[in-house]
Amino acid sequence: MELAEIVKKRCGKPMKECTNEELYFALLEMTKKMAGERESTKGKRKLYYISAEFLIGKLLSNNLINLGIYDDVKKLLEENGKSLSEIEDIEPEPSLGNGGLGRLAACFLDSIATLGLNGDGIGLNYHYGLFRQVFKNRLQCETPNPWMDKESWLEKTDVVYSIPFGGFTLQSRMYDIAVTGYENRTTRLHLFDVETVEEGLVREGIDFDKEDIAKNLTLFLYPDDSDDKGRLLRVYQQYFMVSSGARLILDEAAARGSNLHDLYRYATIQINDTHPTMVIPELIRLLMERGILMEEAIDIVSKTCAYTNHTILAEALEKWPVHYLEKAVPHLMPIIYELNNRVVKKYRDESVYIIDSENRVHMAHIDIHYGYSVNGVAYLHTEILKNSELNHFYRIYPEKFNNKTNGITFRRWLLHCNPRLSALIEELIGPGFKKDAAELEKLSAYVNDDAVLDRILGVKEACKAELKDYLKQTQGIELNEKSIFDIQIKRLHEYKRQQMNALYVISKYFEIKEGKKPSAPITVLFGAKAAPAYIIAKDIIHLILCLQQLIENDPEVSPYLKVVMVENYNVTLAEKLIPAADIHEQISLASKEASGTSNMKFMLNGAVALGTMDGANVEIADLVGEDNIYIFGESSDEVIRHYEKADYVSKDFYEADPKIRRAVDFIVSQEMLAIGRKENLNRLYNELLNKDWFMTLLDFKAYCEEKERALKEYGNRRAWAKKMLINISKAGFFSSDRTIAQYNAEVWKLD
Ligand code: 26Q
Repeated sequence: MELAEIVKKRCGKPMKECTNEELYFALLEMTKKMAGERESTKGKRKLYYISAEFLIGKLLSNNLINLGIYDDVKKLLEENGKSLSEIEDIEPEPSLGNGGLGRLAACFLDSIATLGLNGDGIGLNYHYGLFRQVFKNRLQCETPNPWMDKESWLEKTDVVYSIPFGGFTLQSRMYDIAVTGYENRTTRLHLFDVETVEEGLVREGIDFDKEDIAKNLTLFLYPDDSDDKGRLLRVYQQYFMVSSGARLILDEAAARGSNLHDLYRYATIQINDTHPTMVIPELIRLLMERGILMEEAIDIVSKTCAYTNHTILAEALEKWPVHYLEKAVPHLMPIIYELNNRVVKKYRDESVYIIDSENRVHMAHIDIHYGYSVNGVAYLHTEILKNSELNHFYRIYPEKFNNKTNGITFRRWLLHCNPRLSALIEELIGPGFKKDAAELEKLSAYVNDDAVLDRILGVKEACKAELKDYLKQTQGIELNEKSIFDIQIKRLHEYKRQQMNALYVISKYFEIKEGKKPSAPITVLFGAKAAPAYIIAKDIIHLILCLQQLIENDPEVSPYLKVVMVENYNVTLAEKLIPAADIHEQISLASKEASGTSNMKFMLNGAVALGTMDGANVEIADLVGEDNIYIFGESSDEVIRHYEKADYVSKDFYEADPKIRRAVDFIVSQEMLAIGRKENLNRLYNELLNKDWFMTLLDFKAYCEEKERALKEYGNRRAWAKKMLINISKAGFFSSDRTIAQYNAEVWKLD
């Protein structure tokens, strides 16, 4: 243990006398050094996971766990009167992602390192991560979210490139973050940055001057694509990332012996959604610059790139107007035109063209025509891609399509966030599950062991008490740890239907007012950020915060029902919330949630899902069986039919069902208007009544019934504990180690 030495050198005093901050920086230095010692390159072929987002979260504890020194460090600190968890609080969270897609990329890096695969991540070094959410007058406000201290996980490298744009050139520099594998090697996350970024450009909130690209390129992670200037800046960001990445990939391949004609034998590139798609034309362009003819360059790149799709929401599929690209990256347009011409010559179906009749470039179409693999992120999602959304492409290239059901790293989402549960599992089945998650199945031997079931309940109780303390300390929120914790945490989006959960709260409020008290008190917890320009999503936050206050101030209701929306939901909060959940809400409109990954995290931590047959819920239901999950609502086939026939009319449901009408009307009731803003509540009310694009009212009745069933069954504690145990025992499939092993076996084929 070198910690004592580093402390002495940095601080010139013994550990006992150091502040938590001094110890944090000493631990940072030690961890970076140890991670660096485990680096090794091996094999000829290398994977590059390229993504606009890596939502890595805090790294200290995870790195200590992966380096195998967590317990020793914790003990040493304790001996010196220090607490590792208090030191952890000092670490800023790098929120370099919006949600699921970014967190998935971070879990994948952990698994790539843990499996010892030859692979690195490529992304952007945003100076401010996803905005910090602050509630003012029950409305979301956004403020900048800095994470880079004078010392951080970033290591400056000597790798610099000149990146050409229309009319100017920018210097890019590579910064690295070491990614430790669990008791294995270290790989790297390469984050590119411009040297000329000016943090002083930030104005009010997260507003900033969007014109001066040299000064703002990596200033912010993009939360959405609300305005035109912002969208154009996103094109600049994407090109900067892929051009820097492509140059690195070519340089590294050449250094390992590639003559570039055989690039695909030295490199494979996984494109995380369409955000890095320009890597395809850029690589073609760079190969041509290095003397390779276009025909061959296209062929080489097509054997190198693979694409992952994360959504079927049409509005989320990137389509850039040709004039954006002409302005930002004019040198790429001849390549894109040529790629399109080849498609136009070959196929008559215009829906597979790269450039459409409105002169927009469909990024996904580039990936599908000029990549060697296309995958969805859960079984159902891939089936929907093949059979409906991308059916025209599937008919052309059936062999390219494959499924890779998402996964999560058990190091962060079990060992780190729930040490009590992890220790209990280890006591019962030994430590093998840490490396081979499938071993969790061994827990099924204990399904009828009352002593074990009681201990599982004990762990949950302790986690709930811990969450109570944490929220009290950090947000001043009071929880009743004896109540049922029902948790919904995810980005705020209409298709995820937080509004349905809120309508349930309203119905429950009425019931309690009318004297129908629930058998156990219920706490409904939400955590969600809304994109700053997503008006209705922000209205839903407002609704929830108003309900929170209304119920809090009502002594008839508050002993039985509590609503809490935590402020600034992020990875750090997820790590506290997930272990404490009894029930988790996965209530998206069937067919719309590609996979979901929090569902897997909750399951692993012994919570039971209440959800629709959507995304990975389908696979969870299949594994745990119908007694151990609460499923409701119309199927994805039925929902897709509603869209095809355009036959869903929310008002019909509102008019036909008095319970629905009462709940929806309450949004604009006197009680609510006394607390909330008329404009926001009215808008939401009208939206639900006249649009309801994601069919909240369609499933509301079935949702309420199934939720009641779950709450009732919670009362039978042993039977509930059995459900918890079965969920944990079946969670092994959702280890990202399994996902990454499948990517490697079926797509990347690293040697
Ligand atoms: C696009 C254009 C302009 C600005 C922003 C964006 C943008 C940014 C982020 C579009 C999409 C995202 C993120 C998408 C995402 O997180 N998708 C989720 O991916 C998870 C991992 O596969 C799935 O589990 C979720 O179901 C899916 O919603």
